[in-house]
Amino acid sequence: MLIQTVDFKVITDGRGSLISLEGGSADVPFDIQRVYYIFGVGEGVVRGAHAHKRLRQVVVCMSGSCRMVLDNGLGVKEDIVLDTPTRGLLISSMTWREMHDFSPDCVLVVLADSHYDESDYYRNYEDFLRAARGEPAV
Ligand code: T46
Repeated sequence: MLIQTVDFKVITDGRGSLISLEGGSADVPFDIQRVYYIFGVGEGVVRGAHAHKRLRQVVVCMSGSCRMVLDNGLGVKEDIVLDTPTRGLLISSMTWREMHDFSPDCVLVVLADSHYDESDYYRNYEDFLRAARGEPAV
């Protein structure tokens, strides 16, 4: 199962709603070392198209919507529409991800377990497939 989601506890009162996310919890099962967000994505643009060697992340769509496609490099490919701030998508390491169909108002917030490290990326799909199969890099 590549798609792993968590429905967050929503604290609602007469003033609106609040969600609190803490690292090392069922919502975010790691210490949060980095937060970044993606917004202002144009129509038809595809983002992602990479995998991480070690990084784990939780992605939350704060506004609008987009479709996340996950691929384990071993023949399993699943997708999910992210369209609510009440749900998080946990993306494990060694998972190829692509983001499609961004609405103009889409804002994605990403909680990550490590600082940014370009050497943690597979940006070439063939390299990722080889690694996923346990084959040596060429
Ligand atoms: C992921 C998806 C959901 C940084 O300098 N620091 C950062 O923390 C990040 C994430 C990126 N960058 C630089 C690297 C590139 O020069 O920002 C530029 C755009 O990054 P990238 O093309 O990797 O962005 P996306 O939207 O394709 O992917 C990002 C994350 O990189 C990735 O880990 O899972 O969002």
